[in-house]
Amino acid sequence: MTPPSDLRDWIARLEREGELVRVSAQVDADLEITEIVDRVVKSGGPALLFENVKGAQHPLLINQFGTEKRMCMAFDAPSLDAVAARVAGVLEMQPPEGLREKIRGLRELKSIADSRPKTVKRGASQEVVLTGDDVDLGLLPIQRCWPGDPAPFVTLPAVITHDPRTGTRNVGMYRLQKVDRRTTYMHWQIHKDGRADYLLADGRLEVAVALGLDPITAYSASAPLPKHIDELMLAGFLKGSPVELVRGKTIALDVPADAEIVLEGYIERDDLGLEGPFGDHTGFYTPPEPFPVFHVTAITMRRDAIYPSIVVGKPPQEDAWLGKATERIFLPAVKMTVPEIVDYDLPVAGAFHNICIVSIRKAFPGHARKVMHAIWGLGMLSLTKGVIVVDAHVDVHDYAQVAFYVGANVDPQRDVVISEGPLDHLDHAPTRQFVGGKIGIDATAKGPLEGAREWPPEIDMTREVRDLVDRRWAEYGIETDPSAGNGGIRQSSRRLLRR
Ligand SMILES: Cc1cc2nc3c(=O)[nH]c(=O)nc-3n(C[C@H](O)[C@H](O)[C@H](O)COP(=O)(O)O)c2cc1C
Ligand SMILES: [Mn+2]
Repeated sequence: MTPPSDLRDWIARLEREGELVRVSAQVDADLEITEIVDRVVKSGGPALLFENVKGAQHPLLINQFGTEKRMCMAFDAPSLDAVAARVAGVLEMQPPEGLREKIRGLRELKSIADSRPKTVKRGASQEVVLTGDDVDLGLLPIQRCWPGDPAPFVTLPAVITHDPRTGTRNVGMYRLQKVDRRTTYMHWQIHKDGRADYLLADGRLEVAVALGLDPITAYSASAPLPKHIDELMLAGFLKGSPVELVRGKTIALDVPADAEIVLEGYIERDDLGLEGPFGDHTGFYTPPEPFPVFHVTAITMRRDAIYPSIVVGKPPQEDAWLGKATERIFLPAVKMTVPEIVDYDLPVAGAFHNICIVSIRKAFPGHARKVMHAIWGLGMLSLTKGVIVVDAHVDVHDYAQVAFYVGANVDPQRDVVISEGPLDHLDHAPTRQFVGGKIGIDATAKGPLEGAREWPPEIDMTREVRDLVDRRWAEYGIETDPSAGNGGIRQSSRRLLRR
C-alpha cells in the first residue's frame, strides 16, 4: 500500500479515477460553495476543485473524503476494515514463534519505528513566506458555511501544539473563525488535547496550523488518540512513511514540509473572544462561547497553494466518512480493552457521539451493563449519550436488526440504565452544558439470573433445508434477485457502508 504522499499526489489520483471535478466557473465562498457541496455530497458525487473563488487567489478543494470509495483511496486500502487490520496486527503482537513469525514481527516493529516524523531542511510549504504586514488571511478562499455564521471559518485545519511539560506534540482538527487579516479564534473544545496544552502553558503557547495535507495526515488530526501519543506517528504508520517536518519561520515548532499552507502564530493564556455561532456537525448552530484568540505571525505556502475545506452541518455531510474511518480504525484498540466486544457502530445520524450500538459475546449476568460503563469510560467514546448493547450474532450496522432486538428483547423497566456523565461540548440537550444523562439499553437475550422468565428460542431454518433449497433453487423456476433485499423494509447503514 502506498497512500498519497501529499495533496498534489492525492488530487492527481482522484482525477485519474474520475473522482474529481474542476470547477472553473466563478463561485462565492460565502454560502454558495456550501449549497453546491451539500448537493454533491448527498448524491455521492466527486471531490470538487473550485479554481476561481471570488476575491481569492487560491483554489479550494472540497469533498475529498465524501464517499467510502475515496476514503479507501486515501488509505490506498481495499476497505476501512483492512486499515483496522493493520492496526490490530501491531496491537496484538505476540512473542513470535519460529522464523517466519519472527521475520513478520520484525517487519511490524520496523513499520512502527518508521512512523516517527522526520525533520528535513526544506519544505514546499515554505516556498512563499509572508510575515508582518504581509500576513493576510483574506488571500485564502475561507468559506462562510451557513447563513447564521458571523464570519468565514477555516474548517479542515491540522492544529499543532506541544505539551509544555513533556514536549509531546499534538495535532487536532479545531476550526478557526476568521476575525481579521491576522487573527482567528481557536475552537478547541474542553475535552481536547490542544486545549489541555493551552491550559498548561504559562503565558504564550506557540501554534502551527497546517492546511492542505496528504489525506492520511489530515485524517489523523481528527483521530481521538490518547493525549501522550503524537497524531503524526499514527499518520506515519498508516502512510507507511514518516511525515516530514521543517522548522517554522517565526515559531520554534516543526511544521509539515509538504503542506500547501501553514499558519504560524501563538495564543496568549487569557486572550479570549466570542467565537460563533457556527452551523455545526450536530445539525444546529452552536451558540457563541469564549475561545482563545490565535495571532498569526506568518503564512507560509506553496507558490500556487490549494486551500482545503469541508462543510459540516445536519448529517450526513462529508465528515461522515472521517468519522467512519475512526470507528473502523479504532475498533482494534477498543477490543484490546473490552475484548468481549465483537463490533460497534456509531450512526452518522447520531453525529457520532449520540448513539453507539455495540455487540458483545455475553458471558455472565449483567454483562451488557459492564460494557455500557466501559464505553462511558473509554477515551472520547466516554462522551457517548446512548449505548445499545446486542448479542454477538446481531449485525450492529443493520439498524433494522438492531431495532428488532431493542423491540423484542427489552423490558424497559429492567433493561434500561439511566446514568450520568460528561457529554459532548456541542450537545445542546442537557440542562447544563458538558454533563448530563446517559442511557443504556440492554437488548441482549436475558437469563434467569437477570430476572427474566425462560427466554424463547429464536426462529431459524435448519442448515440442511437451507442447503437443500439452495441446491434446488433453479428447479423451482422462481425468479428473484436475492441481493435486492426488500426496498423500504430493509433500512440499514449497509446502504451507506456498501459492504
Ligand atoms: C471536520 C471536523 C471538524 C472538527 N472541528 C472541531 C472543532 O472545531 N473543535 C474541536 O474541539 N473538535 C473538532 N473536531 C473533532 C476533533 O478534531 C477530534 O476530536 C480530535 O480527536 C481532536 O484531537 P485531539 O484528540 O488531539 O484533541 C472536528 C473534527 C472534524 C472531522
Ligand atoms: Mn491528541
